[in-house]
This record gives sequence, structure tokens and C-alpha cells, in this order.
Amino acid sequence: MRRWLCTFTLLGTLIPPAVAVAQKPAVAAPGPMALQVRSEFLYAWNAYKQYAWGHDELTPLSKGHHDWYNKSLLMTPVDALDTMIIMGLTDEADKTREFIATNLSFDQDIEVKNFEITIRLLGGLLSSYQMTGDHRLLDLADNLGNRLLPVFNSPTGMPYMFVNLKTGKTRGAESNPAEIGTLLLEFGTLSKLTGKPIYYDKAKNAVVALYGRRSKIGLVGSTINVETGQWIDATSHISGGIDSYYEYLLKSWLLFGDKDCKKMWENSVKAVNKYLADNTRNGLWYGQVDMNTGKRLSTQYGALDAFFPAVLARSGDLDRARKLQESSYKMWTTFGIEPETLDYTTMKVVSPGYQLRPEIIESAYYLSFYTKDDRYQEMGSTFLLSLVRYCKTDTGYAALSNVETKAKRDSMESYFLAETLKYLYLLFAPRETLDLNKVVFNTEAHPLRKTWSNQAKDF
Ligand code: DMJ
Repeated sequence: MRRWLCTFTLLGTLIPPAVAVAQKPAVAAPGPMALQVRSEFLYAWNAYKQYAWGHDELTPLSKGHHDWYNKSLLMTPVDALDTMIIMGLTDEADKTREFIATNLSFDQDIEVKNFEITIRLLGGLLSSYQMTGDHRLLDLADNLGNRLLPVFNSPTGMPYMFVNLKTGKTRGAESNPAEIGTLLLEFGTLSKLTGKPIYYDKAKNAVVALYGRRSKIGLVGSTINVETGQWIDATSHISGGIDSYYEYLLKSWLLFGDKDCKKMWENSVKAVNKYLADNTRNGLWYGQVDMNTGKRLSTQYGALDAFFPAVLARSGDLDRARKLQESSYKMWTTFGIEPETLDYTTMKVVSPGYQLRPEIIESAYYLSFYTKDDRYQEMGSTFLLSLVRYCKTDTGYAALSNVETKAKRDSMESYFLAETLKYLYLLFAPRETLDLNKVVFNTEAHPLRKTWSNQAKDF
């Protein structure tokens, strides 16, 4: 197994690994902006270590910790590990990896959310395994994947939302496209790396079952019953609850070369662009429509929708990606930081929080990579400034409960270290730090590579 290498300058400055192009010539040193992001990462990580070590997450205002279940699953360390590797924080990464490998156990009598555990833990373990070659991480991933498999035992093959890691008991028949269709990158990679086809097959079957229930005009709704296959809420959008279903159709094609996924992506994005896109005087936005009729139901857009320019850019649609990113940026700058949701016809806040989300930064990074336009690093400077100004506390970073008052909330989700700061770092880091054409990020920003293909051209 090749390792993702870190190199050092003569002065001893740590240079980040040439992710996905390991064994190629050394990468240029990160500039001042990238170094600042790295130091903000360390600031938040050290606060986690000081006040929440061994737990799932830091609670920055109360200087404590929060566990998702009655047992910690080391959410923050697992989610943050590949960011450390990419940033070249080798000692920190080595210690964290050792801690995970010796302390993380999935043999727990707890009922977990399949989607979150898959994207954060399974994704994190797999990418860190690919970067380090530490087999203990793959063993953990295999162990976890096996414990999650019962979710697929529904009459339709679409997964239940929850599963008990010890007993395999499932619950939660009312689910949504994101939770059903955001599993194939992780489960598929697990199959490729372990040689066990069951993971790929179950996750693929679930997506196909969901896609097969799209409406006549090609859209999916917000809520579906995985036992009956009936839609419960026919509202269609690209926001939370549906978002990464679309992302994974495209990316499963890119990572696995799965032609069914390519077809499902192409058909789906056509319908999304036809019915959900809303070209207004205020720019391009994506709102809500009825999945059966295409009738517009509302005009809301938010922090979660802001992932879509990244996906459009990755698919080659730079024109729409650029326009939508300008709208997202307008959303951010109107308040100094973005709200969870606004009405794009009035620019009034609908849901006022900012949960330290990464999507708008992820899109800036993709657009910067594919267009080489300085505009997106300019956006990145604004994002960094706002984060430091409004979310930095004396103990790590905190979410905001209200972007208008800038009141803080006692939460620092693990994705802040896995995604938000990783994408911000990559936006400013030397381009060769990571070749976006050679990895596929899962929806939690864990980069996956076709290490199973053995074809030099893939890397
Ligand atoms: C992350 O867990 C993932 O990006 C997911 O797809 C959406 N929500 C958060 C970040 O906002």
C-alpha cells in the first residue's frame, strides 16, 4: 500500500502531502492564507483535545463535550484525521490514528443513525486507511460496515434510518433520499478494499430502488417509506434530506465507473435544472417544487443547498456552477455570514442559525480548482474572516444561533474539522496538494481513491 507522503523543506517546514499524487515531486510550501487556516484548525483541534478528548464533540461555550450516544464513537478524531494528514500535521495525525486504532470499538449496544455514521466514520476510516496503509483502520471500517448492513433488510431494499450496532435491530421506516442514496461511495469502497461485494450490492440496490420511484418528470420527494415504497412528502428540492443523493449519483460514476449511476445522474440533473432552478432578477437559485407536477411551492435556499455548485463544477457545468455560487455568496455577504435558510425573493432569513457548515466553501474550492479564477479565493478570504470574527471563541469555534445578532450556540460539529477547514485549506493550498480529478470526496469531505484499480493512470 502506497502511503501519502509528507515532505520537509531544508528549514524543516512541514509541507502537506501530495494527496493522490504521492511519490511525485514535492509540493510547493503553503502560502500565508493556507497557513492561517491550518493554525485555525489546530486552534479548534487543541480545544477539542483539552476539553473533550475521547468524546464525540467539543461544546465550546460550556467548555465540555457532547456524545451522540451513551458511548463515544470518537466522531471528531475520526472525522478530523485525514484533514491533519492533508495539512501535513504528521505527528498529530500519527497520535490520533493510534488513539483511534486502540480505543474505537463498534461492539456497542447503541442505536445509531446509519447515514451519519456512514459518511463521518466509515468515510473517515476508509480515507485515512487509504492515506496511511494502516490496516487497523480498514478492519474497523469492515467491522462497522458489517454492523450497519441490517439497515438494508427492508421489503424495498432501501435502508432503515437506525440500527443497533450490537443487535442489528433496525428502526425508522420513514426516510429520505439523502439517507437512502448517500451510502454507495463508502459501502462501495469497502467492497473494493475488502473484496466483499455485499456492501456495494446492497447500497447500489438501495439507490436504484429510490431512483425507480422518481416521478414522471424525474424528481424525487422529501420523505419516503422504505417498507411500502410510498412517498409521504412530495416536496422536491436540492436541500438537506435530498442533496447528497444527487451528489452520489455523479460521484459513484466517477469513482467506480458505474454506468447505471452515470445514467441516473444525467437524467436526474436534467430534471433538477428544468424544474428546481429559478432564474430570478436576483440571480440563479434552486427552490422547492412538487415532484409530480413541477409546480413551485416555495423559494427557499440555504447553507446546505450551497453544495450544488461543487457538484455542477465536478460534472463540467461551470456556467451554472459559477452563477449559483454568486447567489450563495450574496446569501453570505448579506448577513456577514450565511443563514441556514432564506427566501431568495426577499433575501429575508427563514432559519437564522449558522452551523459552521462547509458547503459554500466546498463550492468555492471546486470552482477555484476548475476555473483558476481568483474570484473564489477572494470569497474564501471573506469566509475565513467571518468565521474568525463571529464564530471563534476562547475555546475553539462555535455555531451561531442567529446570523443577524451573531449569538453563538454551544456546538462545534465534527464536520467543522473534517470539511469546513479542509476545504478552506485546500482553496488556498498549492494546487498540487490534491488533484480533484483523481480523488472523489464523500459528502463529509473524505477523499477516496481507486486504490483497487492498479492502473497508474488513475493516480
Ligand atoms: C455534513 O455532515 C455533510 O456535508 C452532509 O452531507 C450535510 N451536512 C453536514 C455539513 O453541513
